[in-house]
Amino acid sequence: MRTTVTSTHIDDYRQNGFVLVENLLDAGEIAELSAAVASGVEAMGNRKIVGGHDWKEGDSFYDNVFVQRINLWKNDAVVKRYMLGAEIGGIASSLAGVDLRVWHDQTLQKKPWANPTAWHLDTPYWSFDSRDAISIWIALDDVTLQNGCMYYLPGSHRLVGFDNVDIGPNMGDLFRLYPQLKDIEPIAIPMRAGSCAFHNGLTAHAAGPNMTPRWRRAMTCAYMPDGSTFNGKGNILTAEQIARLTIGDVLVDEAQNPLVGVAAGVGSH
Ligand SMILES: O=C(O)CCC(=O)C(=O)O
Ligand SMILES: [Fe+2]
Repeated sequence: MRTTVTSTHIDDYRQNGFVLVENLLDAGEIAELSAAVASGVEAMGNRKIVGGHDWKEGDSFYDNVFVQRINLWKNDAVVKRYMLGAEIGGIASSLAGVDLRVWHDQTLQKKPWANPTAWHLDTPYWSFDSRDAISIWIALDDVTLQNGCMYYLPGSHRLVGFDNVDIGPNMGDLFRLYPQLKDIEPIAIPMRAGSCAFHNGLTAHAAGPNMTPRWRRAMTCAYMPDGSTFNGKGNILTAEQIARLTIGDVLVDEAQNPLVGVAAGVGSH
């Protein structure tokens, strides 16, 4: 498993709000993580999240964008070792320039012929406001322009706030909210299985439809800067967790948000 990135990766990430990091996992690691994700998904049936909620997959437009299963790390030691381990944690912290805790993992798997993923931001969904949150998106299959690769708007993370749109049937709803983004040329990021991209939680991103008869599977994880505070949004928190929180409380529940990476020696921004 790759454990470091170059200063060019770091500069690109900070400039553009995303970066492709190739060859994160070797063939054996892709097989191991894919098998763990598959068994986690299998065990959940149509439940979308491990622990607390009764969110179920239905047949809405959104449910045909991707099969979404959240917090697999809580049920699976292999998923936990990859997504919360020192390797990815260290790379993510180097890129973000801050210490990081896990917010949630999720596998996002476009079925054959799945809908596109509309342009959106991530951080505004979450229970904290930060300009430094970061996600990893790991390809478990080769990802192409045909099967739904990710697209990013370079520099958009500096041009938006914490308002968002749903991932609905209109690809361009985000541009009504942030017209300042509408002339930015998107960058498509096809990648081989085992490669990954990181994006800032405020970077506008989308994915195409799956125009193939095969699955496009990704494993992703969102990381929250250490010291982030509760903003009143429930997101994945359970009613019991929300009841224990007041707006402004630091989110430091070690069972929910363990520390995964320390940005030692890296200039913060
Ligand atoms: O995999 C996709 O289609 C979308 C991924 C995404 O929005 C994310 O990882 O934040
Ligand atoms: Fe997203």
